[in-house]
Amino acid sequence: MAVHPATDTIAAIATAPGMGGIGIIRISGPEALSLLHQMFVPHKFHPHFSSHKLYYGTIVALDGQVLDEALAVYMRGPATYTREDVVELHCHGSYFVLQEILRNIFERGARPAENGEFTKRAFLAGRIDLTQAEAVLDLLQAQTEKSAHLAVNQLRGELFQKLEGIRKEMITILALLEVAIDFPDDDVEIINIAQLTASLRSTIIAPLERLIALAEQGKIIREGVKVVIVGRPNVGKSSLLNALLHEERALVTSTPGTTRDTIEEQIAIRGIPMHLIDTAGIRMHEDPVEALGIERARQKLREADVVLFLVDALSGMGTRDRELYATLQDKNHLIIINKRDLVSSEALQCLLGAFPHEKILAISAKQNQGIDGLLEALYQAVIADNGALCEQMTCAPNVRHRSILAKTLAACLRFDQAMIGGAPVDLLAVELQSALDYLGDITGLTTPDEILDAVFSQFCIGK
Ligand SMILES: Nc1nc2c(ncn2[C@@H]2O[C@H](COP(=O)(O)OP(=O)(O)OP(=O)(O)O)[C@@H](O)[C@H]2O)c(=O)[nH]1
Ligand SMILES: [Mg+2]
Repeated sequence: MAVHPATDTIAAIATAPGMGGIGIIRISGPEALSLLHQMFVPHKFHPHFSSHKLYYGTIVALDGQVLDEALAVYMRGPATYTREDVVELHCHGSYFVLQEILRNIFERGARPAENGEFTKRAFLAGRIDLTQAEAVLDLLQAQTEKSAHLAVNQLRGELFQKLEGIRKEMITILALLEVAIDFPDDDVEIINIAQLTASLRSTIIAPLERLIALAEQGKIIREGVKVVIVGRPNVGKSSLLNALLHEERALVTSTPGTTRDTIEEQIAIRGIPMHLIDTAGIRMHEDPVEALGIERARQKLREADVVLFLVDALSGMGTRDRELYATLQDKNHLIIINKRDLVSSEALQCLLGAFPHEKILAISAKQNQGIDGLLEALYQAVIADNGALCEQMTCAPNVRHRSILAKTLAACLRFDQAMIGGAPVDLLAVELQSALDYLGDITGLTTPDEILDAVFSQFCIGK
């Protein structure tokens, strides 16, 4: 990636909107230091600002009005986030004051930063690759400890290193092919197809496949899964939601049709965010409001990643339960027999026996029985490999990476087939080169501008 030193200076509020103890304004670019001199008066006189040192003083507007008391730090490039000169003003957290100071900075010649522009500058300056830039966003949006951990690893270059490892292997093979193209009549056999395919499979194809598998799990870790609780009215859906949340979140009554709207809450099971959705009990209805609720429940059911299908142990499987159950067959689902406290163990065994090939559990939402088992079953339902992949994973390619990894893998498989089929060396080189180009799109080595824009536009301003 070519380095384009920015000619303009950008500024933005870097802290979240709203009231906070402090609010930080970030300035980056060639005029950062000059702006600091113009608008910041240190409490004690300093002829110049030393780099990476905090100064206490006042921020003054063009007309001399004092806007705030603040701490200021000047960080000389390239030892900065953007590799440019950076200034940070640590002001009082009033959004109004911050806006006022920012306006003053713009009046003095800086321009508003675009979304993610500080990080984009870090990327364009070559300080981080594109996967590290994306990790910044992941870290800001991380919902659980696990996803934060993966984001930090990615920020530290974990994914980049893995991709670099694969890229180097590709280059080694490509170099061999180039030699074979340049010296077609050489007596010495430059390419040993058997050796080459073996090395391609172990050092390129297998790691690519693993990264794709990690991406599948990574999506689950980052974004979580939608877990929708469905069943007839009164089977105990809201009671289950409450038991999972350890709080009386949803109304529970003995009257069927209590829940009208959907209720959404989030928990995490071993670091996986689970978006729990309690729904209206599905039945034939007269009431138009209930009908809307039931339609909404069906909609959520269609969107679900996992369905918890609740059955009342006492009344067992009726016609309505069977109808609903029939719609779940192509969905990842668990069957939950609730209110097991109300039936004998024989009756319970009989009900459980009606679903011989299903994942089925018996619980009592009201008495909090079997909830830990349900959490474990839910975890197993969404996680591959009994969680081994998830627990060992140190990085997780995102959706963008995944689609490029799939193209890279496809090109490598074509290359593999072409080698086995005895294709001419120059054709082999073309296939491998295309795999190499794809890989470059992930790290940003060869990424077109519009993709970069798409990545950075997801950031907030100030990052
Ligand atoms: N004995 C017993 N009663 C339960 C259990 N779970 C729920 N109930 C009772 O069953 C009734 C209905 O519970 P809810 O949680 O409101 O049921 P629901 O499926 O959300 O009902 P709708 O919102 O009307 O569809 C309430 O009286 C609960 O106290 C359980 O495990 N054991
Ligand atoms: Mg309910």
